[in-house]
Amino acid sequence: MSTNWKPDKIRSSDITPEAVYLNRRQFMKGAAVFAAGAVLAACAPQIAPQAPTPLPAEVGAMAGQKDELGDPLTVYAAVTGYNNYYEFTQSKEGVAGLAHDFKTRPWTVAVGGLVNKPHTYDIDELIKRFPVQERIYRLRCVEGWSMVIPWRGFPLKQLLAEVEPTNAAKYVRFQTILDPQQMPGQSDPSFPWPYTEGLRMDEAQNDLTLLTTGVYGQDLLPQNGAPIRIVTPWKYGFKSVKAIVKIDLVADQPSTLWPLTAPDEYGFYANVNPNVPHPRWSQSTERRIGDADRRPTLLFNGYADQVASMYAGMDLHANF
Ligand SMILES: Nc1nc2c(c(=O)[nH]1)N[C@H]1C(S)=C(S)[C@@H](COP(=O)(O)O)O[C@H]1N2
Ligand SMILES: [Mo]
Repeated sequence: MSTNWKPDKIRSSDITPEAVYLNRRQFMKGAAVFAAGAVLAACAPQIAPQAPTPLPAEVGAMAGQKDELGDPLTVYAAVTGYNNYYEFTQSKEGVAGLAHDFKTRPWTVAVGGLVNKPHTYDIDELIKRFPVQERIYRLRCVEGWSMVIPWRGFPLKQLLAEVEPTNAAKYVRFQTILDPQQMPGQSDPSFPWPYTEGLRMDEAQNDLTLLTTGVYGQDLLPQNGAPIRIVTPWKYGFKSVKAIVKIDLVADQPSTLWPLTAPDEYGFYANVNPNVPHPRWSQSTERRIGDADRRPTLLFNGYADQVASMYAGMDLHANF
């Protein structure tokens, strides 16, 4: 497996950061001071990458694996060195360094809301609770790049069954830890921290929806959302919320971070769809990290067989 991947092989022209909206929105409001701040943040010098460490043995053992479409795993250096995690920084290459010492113990995940058996799980109790599965999933960021990542975890539906949602529960809401001491990005008032996300009940119970505790055969690293995150591979990456401390079953569609921040640009469903452009760029193609050329984006990121029936009869343009 090639390990000579370098962040600078990603052309900046391929990447349209989710944050760029700040410039436009705030200029439009005439908030010149804020706008200048946003431009500065976007142009801030990038944090030097961490000194290279030897590859864990588990990583080498996965060399040569492919997803079900025949595409090889994205190299470990990219999976763990090129991340979106706005709680730390908007520089993708900077996340790993800033998150390196993020404390993931002690940690609890409180599961509650409209359930018969609310329970607060200690993370180590939760990780041992259900048999782990290895899943190779494509991750497609709304910005137009993608990776193939080997995750480890268990289907969210197993945890939901244990807490017994009531009939009133129609959605699941996820919340990232709020800890500005450890997460410098949470001091940026442009975002409604903590990061929240949500799924409709059937989406949450879909077999693809993985509560994820590992990557590349080892425990999750902080930059990938340790100690526990969601992965929904048919949706844009921003739905795959990291560092979860709270899961609530709720009656109404939750208001979540990206739609609250830029409602015209990011919707609740965020299903990968080449036919529904983002207001500022087409979604018809993407660049697989490590590839030179763009490739066509697949409806539901190639998982239509498992998920399309959930959206039968729904207007996917209106419900973007
Ligand atoms: N809490 C939190 N979760 C998050 C994000 C974030 O900024 N904060 N970024 C999202 C986005 S935009 C993407 S593309 C994926 C990236 O996951 P990865 O860094 O593990 O590849 O995480 C998602 N989960
Ligand atoms: Mo993303």
